[in-house]
Amino acid sequence: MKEYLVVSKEIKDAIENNKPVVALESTIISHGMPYPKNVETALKVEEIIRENGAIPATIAIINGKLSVGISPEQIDYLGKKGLAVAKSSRRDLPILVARGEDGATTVATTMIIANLAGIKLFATGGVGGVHRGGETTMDISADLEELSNTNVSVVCAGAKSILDLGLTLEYLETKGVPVIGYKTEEFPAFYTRESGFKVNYKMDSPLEIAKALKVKDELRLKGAVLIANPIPEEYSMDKTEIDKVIEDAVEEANSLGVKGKDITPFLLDKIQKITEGRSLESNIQLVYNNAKLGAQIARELSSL
Ligand code: PSU
Ligand code: MN
Repeated sequence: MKEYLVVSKEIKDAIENNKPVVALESTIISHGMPYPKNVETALKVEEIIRENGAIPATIAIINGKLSVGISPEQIDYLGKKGLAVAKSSRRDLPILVARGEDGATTVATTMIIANLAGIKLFATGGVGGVHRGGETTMDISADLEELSNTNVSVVCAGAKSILDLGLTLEYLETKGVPVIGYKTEEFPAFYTRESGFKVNYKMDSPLEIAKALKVKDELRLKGAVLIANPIPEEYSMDKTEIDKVIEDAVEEANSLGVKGKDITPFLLDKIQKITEGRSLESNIQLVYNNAKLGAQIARELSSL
């Protein structure tokens, strides 16, 4: 294992001393936002985590090494390289490592690597899920399987309605992944605070969430808790508008026959273009909001 995993000194130290650490993914940098906003956002997210008393660990595969706590220079490198970096989910991990290549880690892969390093919490924007039409295409993100298997809990702003949110929640229920709403009963839909679907439990403080994570750990129940943190009201988008944008983007993807791992980045890019960057601003703000909550939960967790 040692030959594959590279953990920064700061993170190693933090884990040994039970200090709060929050993992961060890198696909959101290379495939989720355009350069240079992606790099600015990634660095600001790290800053927010520090301001809230935790240590950020951005994760990526660099030259075939599973790297935990990459440097600002490496973040810039991944951000500039953008779509030319391999988006790597679980299935891609062994190949990229064997070949000594770079990889941007999705939620699934970031969870796997965070777990190897001993990190328990991870903050991001949105998770993958069951795509619309997933009942026939079988396009179900490997993120969902990972959430059911790997003991790294994830703070997100729900999931974009590029997915079928109802099927995504059913899948999580089948797999035994608790979905917690932070100060809400509603499962948020990324750009909007409401989706029409409910979370399993509403919790009103980082401590309450940390306690549930601790019990799950102590009972050795494998898998994650999904913590859904709605976008702050002032940055949320108009539901009718964003629904229409997503509808058009999904239609275009279908007509072009976009498939597999390309579909999520394709849709993210389309949505940003159609809204002329307004959705990008919302996206950035909700990630900041999740970084803050992630740091608060990590702090509570390390004090329990
Ligand atoms: N959803 C978003 N933004 C993202 C992603 C999903 O709103 O950046 C990225 C994450 O890295 C997630 C991945 O893990 O896409 C899911 O891809 P797929 O559906 O191919 O599993
Ligand atoms: Mn997929």
